[in-house]
Amino acid sequence: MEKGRILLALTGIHPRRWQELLSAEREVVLEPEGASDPSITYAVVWKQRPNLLSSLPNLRAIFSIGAGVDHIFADPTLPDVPIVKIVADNLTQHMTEYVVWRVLDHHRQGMLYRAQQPKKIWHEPPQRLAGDISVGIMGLGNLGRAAASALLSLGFAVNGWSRSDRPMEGVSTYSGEAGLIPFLNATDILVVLLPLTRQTQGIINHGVLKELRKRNGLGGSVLINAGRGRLQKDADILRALEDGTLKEASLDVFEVEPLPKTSPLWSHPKVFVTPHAAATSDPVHLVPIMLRQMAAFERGETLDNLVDRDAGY
Ligand code: NDP
Ligand code: OXD
Repeated sequence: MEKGRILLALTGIHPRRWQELLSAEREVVLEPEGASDPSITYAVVWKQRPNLLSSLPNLRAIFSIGAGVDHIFADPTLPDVPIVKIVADNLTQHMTEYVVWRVLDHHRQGMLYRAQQPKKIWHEPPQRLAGDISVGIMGLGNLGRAAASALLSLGFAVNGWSRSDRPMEGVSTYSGEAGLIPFLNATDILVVLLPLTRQTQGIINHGVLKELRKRNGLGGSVLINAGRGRLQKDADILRALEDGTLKEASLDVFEVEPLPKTSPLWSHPKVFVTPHAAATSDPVHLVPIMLRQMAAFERGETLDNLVDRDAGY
């Protein structure tokens, strides 16, 4: 197979560095040029314009620059070619750092100390060991499993929930609809690392949060969402914080991004906000993986990390 040309179609992300690095090995056409171009065989995308990909008559594969692919499925005329999602040590490491950072901050009462400091309050709350706290990871995939390993090494009890059975040493695993309530009932700190699909949209709602374990050394349940914003209902999180269902939350993702300036989440004393920054896609680390995959595909090898279209991730 000939060396394929790439269409680079990124929305909300500056394409320059991606273009430079991809161009080291292949010809790159930058959207809005390239629509309908028969010489293009690969598309590298983030939130591509709807109907763009179906205009490419010889498209062979689509590469997401993120681990999530919901942005690709937003296109109503997606052509039937393989979709590759990103799996990279660098991205996984960033996400693991984010999860460990947020879990430890809640566990070690970071919010309380930050509230006490401006008031010069010298008060030490009771301290619990990590082993007394159970962290439940929703989405035990590439990112969830890495975060689980790091949390286990710190001594936390770890639960995991996935669509299919995913045994993992040291982790209490649950799966499917039947496993959801038992998983939540055994979880103090809920970490959400699910993809956004038809099945998972809105899954983090008041009813689900109510099922989290209440009697724990933390003084209440905690939510950490770094998956996707539309997994959660922002209003339900606020309600859960107000009525005591939740003690605190760390949110990296929101129903609407950027989080509107009018959102009460910005100034809520029990919410820690980051701007969808848990694990940023770095072209220096990700482009070589894409180029390797394209070369292997042209040698007749199968692509890795393919998206299951029916499952939506
Ligand atoms: P994977 O595809 O490797 O893992 C997804 C996990 O979710 C799997 O365990 C899967 O189950 C589980 N899952 C999917 N659907 C369901 C369901 N209906 N019920 C129960 N479990 C389900 O994805 P990654 O770990 O690589 O990434 C996860 C998500 O993290 C991405 O989709 C993206 O949205 C988000 N992300 C956010 C970033 C940020 O900066 N905030 C950065 C990178 C990613 P099974 O194992 O059975 O397939
Ligand atoms: C991703 C993201 O999906 O950055 O990789 O959100």
